[in-house]
Amino acid sequence: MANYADLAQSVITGQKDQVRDQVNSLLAEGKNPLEIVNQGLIEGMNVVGVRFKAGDMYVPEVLMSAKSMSGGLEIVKPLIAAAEQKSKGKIVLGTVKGDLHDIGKNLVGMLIESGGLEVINMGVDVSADDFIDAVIEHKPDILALSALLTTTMPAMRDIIEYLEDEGLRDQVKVIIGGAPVSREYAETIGADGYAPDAGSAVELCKKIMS
Ligand code: B1M
Repeated sequence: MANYADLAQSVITGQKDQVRDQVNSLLAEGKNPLEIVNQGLIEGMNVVGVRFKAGDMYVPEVLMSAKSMSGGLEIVKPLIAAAEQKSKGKIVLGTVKGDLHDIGKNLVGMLIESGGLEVINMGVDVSADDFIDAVIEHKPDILALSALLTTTMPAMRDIIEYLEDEGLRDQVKVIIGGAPVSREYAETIGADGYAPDAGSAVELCKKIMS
């Protein structure tokens, strides 16, 4: 029988197959998919973050953990997203240029989708040009930007300025998030909103759409 602590440990040690098996077995036991994400997968990735920072884990190991976590997320995604079907708004979401971190961004997208909004996920390392093109093409209600590095945060400001230069700023709300980002930073760069985590991002999008 799997439990959340074992699942977290499998993420930490980057055991992709084991993570999948444990997620499947927790689901078979009737555990809530969101609880599996929060108490198993994210708990494990939090430990990875602490060890990475302390120099006790290196990039290849962190990548294995990240892949394991993503494998687990893939299994629960349809279950969470099935909760609501009808779109209540359109979001273009991506990680900014120079930044390859996508786990948190994907989690945000997954929960926003489960909240009934359509998400166009542009992936990682997305240039300002590509974001602007997506705003023109998809006409989203919200542009959601993620950054995990202090060095890539300024790209968010650049995108907002670019929207202004192109006369598109009034057509779309911009929300930002990611570990180094703060509410103060959002206010400084003129974003319309900031969310510290995936759950808050859903609430923020729903508030904007109401
Ligand atoms: Co990177 N990395 N990393 N990394 N990595 C961090 C971010 C770091 C804090 C680690 C550390 O030193 N403690 C540090 C950044 C320091 C800084 O700038 N302040 C760091 C570094 C330095 C680097 C490299 C430069 C390392 C190197 O090469 N020397 C390099 C940069 C590569 C690049 O992007 N160009 C790098 C590489 C990598 C990997 C590729 C190995 C891997 C990413 C794999 C992947 O994403 N596919 C990786 C990982 C996994 C991490 C840590 C360990 C975990 C990130 C994660 O997935 N967390 C991370 C340490 C940490 O965060 N503790 C670290 C789990 C995820 C669920 O949380 O992403 O925070 P998070 O998302 C949350 C919230 O932030 C929020 O909601 C999410 C869910 O609640 N959120 C939003 C995120 N986006 C949002 C958008 C919103 C709203 C909320 O609205 C739009």
